[in-house]
Amino acid sequence: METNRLSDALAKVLNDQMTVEAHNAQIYLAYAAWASDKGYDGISNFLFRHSAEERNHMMKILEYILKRGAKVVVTAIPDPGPEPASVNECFEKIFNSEVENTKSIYNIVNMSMAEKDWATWNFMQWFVKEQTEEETMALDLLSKIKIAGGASADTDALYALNNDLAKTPDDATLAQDTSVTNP
Ligand code: OFO
Repeated sequence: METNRLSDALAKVLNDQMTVEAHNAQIYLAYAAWASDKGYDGISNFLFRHSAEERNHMMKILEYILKRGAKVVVTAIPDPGPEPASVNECFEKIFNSEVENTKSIYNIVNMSMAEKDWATWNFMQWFVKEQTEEETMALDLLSKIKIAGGASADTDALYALNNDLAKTPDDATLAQDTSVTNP
């Protein structure tokens, strides 16, 4: 008896999306380690916590694929790429990776709509909303670094920015506490 409720095409893009989320988790992780090494502990802590959020997104998709009776395929995660050269570049790269992720999510929404797979379409709405928040977060980071002087931000401005980010609320939930309803 067939119990798989996902088309092959949607199972494929959802599995691919797991890798995209894992890749973003690696990017935040690598940049967090870079920031820590440079002495920006507030920025580093913020990025470490965001890395955990990205991993939670991957887990949320994994649970959904399993719940719909399809196969999960865990693949290699692409390299996060070179370290940023500055805090300014770090935040620009983060913004770009969030925009790329939004495109990938919109593609799944489009596909689920074309297939009339309303369960997947409904599931993906959480990610549409999340990406709006994440793009806002990334834009906010870019505004902060711009006010601090952009690519030529001086030590005092970066120190203030570092302290500011150290105070941001903790959004990440521990991976073991996440579920489809509590991502
Ligand atoms: Fe998974 O939200 Fe950012 O990328």
